[in-house]
Amino acid sequence: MQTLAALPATVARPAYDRARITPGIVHLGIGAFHRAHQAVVIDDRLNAGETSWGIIGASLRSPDTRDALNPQDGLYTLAVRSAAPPQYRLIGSISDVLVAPEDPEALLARLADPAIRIVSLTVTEKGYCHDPATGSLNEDHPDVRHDLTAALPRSAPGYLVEALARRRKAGLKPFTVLCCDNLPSNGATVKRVLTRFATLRDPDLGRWLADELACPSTMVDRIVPATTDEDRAQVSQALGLIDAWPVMAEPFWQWVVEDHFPTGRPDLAASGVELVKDVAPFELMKLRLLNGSHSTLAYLGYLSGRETIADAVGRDVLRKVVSRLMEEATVTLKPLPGFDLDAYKASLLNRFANPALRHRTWQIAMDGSQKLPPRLVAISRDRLVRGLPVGVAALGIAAWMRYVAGPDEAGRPIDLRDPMADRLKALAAGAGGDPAKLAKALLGVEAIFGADLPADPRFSAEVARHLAGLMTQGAERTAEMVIG
Ligand code: CS2
Repeated sequence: MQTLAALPATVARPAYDRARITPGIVHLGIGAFHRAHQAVVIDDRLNAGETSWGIIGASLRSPDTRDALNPQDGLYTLAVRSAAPPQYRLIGSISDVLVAPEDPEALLARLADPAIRIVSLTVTEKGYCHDPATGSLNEDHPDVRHDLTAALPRSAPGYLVEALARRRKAGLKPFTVLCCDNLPSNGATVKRVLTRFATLRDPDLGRWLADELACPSTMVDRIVPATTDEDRAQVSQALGLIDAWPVMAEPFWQWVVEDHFPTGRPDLAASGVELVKDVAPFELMKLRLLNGSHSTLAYLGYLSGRETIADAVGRDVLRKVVSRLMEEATVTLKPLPGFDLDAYKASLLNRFANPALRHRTWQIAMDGSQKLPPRLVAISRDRLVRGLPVGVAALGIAAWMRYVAGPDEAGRPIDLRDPMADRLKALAAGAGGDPAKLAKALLGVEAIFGADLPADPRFSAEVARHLAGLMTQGAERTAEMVIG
């Protein structure tokens, strides 16, 4: 972004002097979601004069974001897309992006800097090296084993614990760890993972974290599809400037945060963040209604040739499936007095139908082993505990199995992206195309389904029945039969 003077007047931009901003936040996992969500709220706070909360971004893997953003001084465009004309805004809250594997010490030095009071994360579900079924650290995870013995870490928990150890040694307070990923009880889960990791390194450090570390829970929500080359070209044309990596988002956003920041925080509420005592009711609602529907649409939609969520939810039968899922999930939620749940559900269907977003089913289908437990397996478990039939959550789970085994209904191979891909593919291959065997093999993955559910025929028989339908009749026909 060579010069901002030439920008159309309609493009909003930072009103603050970026040179006066000092960093107070390090964000791990500087992908599109963070840049369209938390970084926008922080940009608002900087506009309001809270100059000590700038963001240093860090990638734990690839240099791509740094290579795109640093040459444009960290500035990038947020493009808000809906049926209305797009709106553009330049975001200035990120001053620098570090690439951890290139220089782990540089990131650790930042994390240990007393000016840093919050470390936020969007490293996706798999980035926490935990067991999705139990929420505990996976001590056999290759990155965990590496980080417990090597001089320099490579995982998110490894960086955080090493930096916290350095802070403790320097007599500093811990930073607050703000998890912004779709994990159940994300604050408590991250605290459990970090404390266990620290204890394995040094029991005193583990005790210090248990006593001192604040990990407030959060619910984050905004639909942010991956940026495509077409998006880049479109934004650059609208701006009259090249932006190497703009981010695309829907108009809606929500951020609910447990108000527990012993070392301070920006005035998030002034920018529309909901600060609450207990995030759990919001989180369950969002993970099960929004994300549960998303995954169900992704698998059923992908199999039947729908490229985007809008295409999938545009199919009458698939929209009915997710409406049913939302109804069935409702009894498993925690009460939110005064909250209009029916309006929320209706708004989700509208958000999914956003014609301008082009959120690919394949993108949402990724990492199913991590996403299924809080989204669909949890709904199933909670319904069965209440003595209710498992319902259409079992159809979503069966669609995931059919997706794992591939190919799609047009016979095209499926590019399965999942940290457990090798194991899942081997299990699918071993079933030799037999739905009952496939269901049994995949239900045996305890990290996803636990030990209880596969042993319960009300669940396992239903999943196997739907899987047989999907393999013989296809997604839409099976969905029609289920919906009745
Ligand atoms: C999606 C989420 O990719 C996915 O799994 O379900 O990224 C979803 O778009 C966000 O959670 C919306 O807040």
